[in-house]
Amino acid sequence: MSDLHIDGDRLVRRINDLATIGPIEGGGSCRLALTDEDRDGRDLVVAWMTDLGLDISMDGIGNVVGVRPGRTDGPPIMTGSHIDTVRTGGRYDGNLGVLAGLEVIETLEQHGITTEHPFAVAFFTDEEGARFQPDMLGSLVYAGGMGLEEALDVVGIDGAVLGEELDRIGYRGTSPCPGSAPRAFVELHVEQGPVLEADGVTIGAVTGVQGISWTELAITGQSNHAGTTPMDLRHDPGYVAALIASYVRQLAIRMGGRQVATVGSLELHPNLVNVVAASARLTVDLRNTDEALLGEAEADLARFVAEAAAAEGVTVEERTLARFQPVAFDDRVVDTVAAVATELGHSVKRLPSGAGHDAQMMARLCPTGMVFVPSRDGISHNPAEYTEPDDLVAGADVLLGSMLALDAMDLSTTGAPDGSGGASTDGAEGAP
Ligand code: HGY
Ligand code: MN
Ligand code: MN
Repeated sequence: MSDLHIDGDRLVRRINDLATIGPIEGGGSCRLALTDEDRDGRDLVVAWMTDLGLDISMDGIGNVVGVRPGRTDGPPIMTGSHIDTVRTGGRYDGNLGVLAGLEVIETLEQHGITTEHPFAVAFFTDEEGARFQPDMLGSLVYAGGMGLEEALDVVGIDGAVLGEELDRIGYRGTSPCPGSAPRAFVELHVEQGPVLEADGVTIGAVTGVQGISWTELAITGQSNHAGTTPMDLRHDPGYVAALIASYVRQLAIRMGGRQVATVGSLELHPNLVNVVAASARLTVDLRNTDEALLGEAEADLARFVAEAAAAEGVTVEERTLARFQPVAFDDRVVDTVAAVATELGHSVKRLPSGAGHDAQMMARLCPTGMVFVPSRDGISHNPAEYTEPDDLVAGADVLLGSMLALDAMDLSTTGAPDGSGGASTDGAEGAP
């Protein structure tokens, strides 16, 4: 296996070709889920799947799966990720995993290798959750964690209805949701954080994904004149929103460990220099590898919001946009990734993922794991996102080797984490 390598130039070329769709300043991409740009990106990847002779299927939420047959029928060894982006996305987030999957297939074709089980590569709808929440929506439906009809009715931040957008771009398929469980699932992804680069390590054998809590807060107060309204008579949603944004930062620092907290979206209405706001809408993103600590953070924030709202005389409506428990990946897959990376001569480190991924949903269905490669300066969700070509190739080679190893493995044993969510996903830091 160690003399089987993907074609790095072809992988980088496809990454750059896909990045020409929805291009933004700085070399990144904007392909929000189910927009015209997402459709165009889908069309390009489906064309590449077709050129590879894959058996392509599309399900009711627009997930697309291409399958290459193996010696035997049955559940495939699957890889994949997403090709939708945030509004200020980089060219590697998600795209690398899908295009490396195509590389795995094309490399097997070129070397005339027939695998024992079918191999599949997928892209899932709306992984980012930037337009339609929650994130990982397509793979969540695929894994049976959200009903198809409920998902189709989701209204986006721009008022669009998910099912209508899916029809508009022509990507509502007929394959059933939930989808069929693969034999195993491995996703290649850029780390999107600073750990691998800081440690000088090429490959991450990902132990799991941290828990995610997204909440929308709609604050209503009393709009008034900025010049005539005495301070003690104000009911200012903008002030409470600012208090909350400041508090979540203090909360994360006070909790320490792996707790992170972000107010990424904040809108005032009418958003004018001389008007005390009538309303404010903000989102809070809380994450932790430990479910109990994530719950503590949520409860702490809820208490603060209630106190701040009462003191200012405003009302707050809370809406949960996403809530996923931490997920631990299957040790057999994590160990395989680490062993293949070592066999290929790459440095490797076990670590949990700070970002959400489709793999965390696929872990509900089958033995699942991920391969990380370093992100320069730990930057992502930013056009400056970058990974060295050698690292891209190393990650794709480890993906190829891991899928082949899993193809030959007896996965009938049980006892591994079922990926349905657990107390913690810290895993064995540092051990290869
Ligand atoms: O939000 C996330 O972690 C992922 O990028 N959807
Ligand atoms: Mn991603
Ligand atoms: Mn992302």
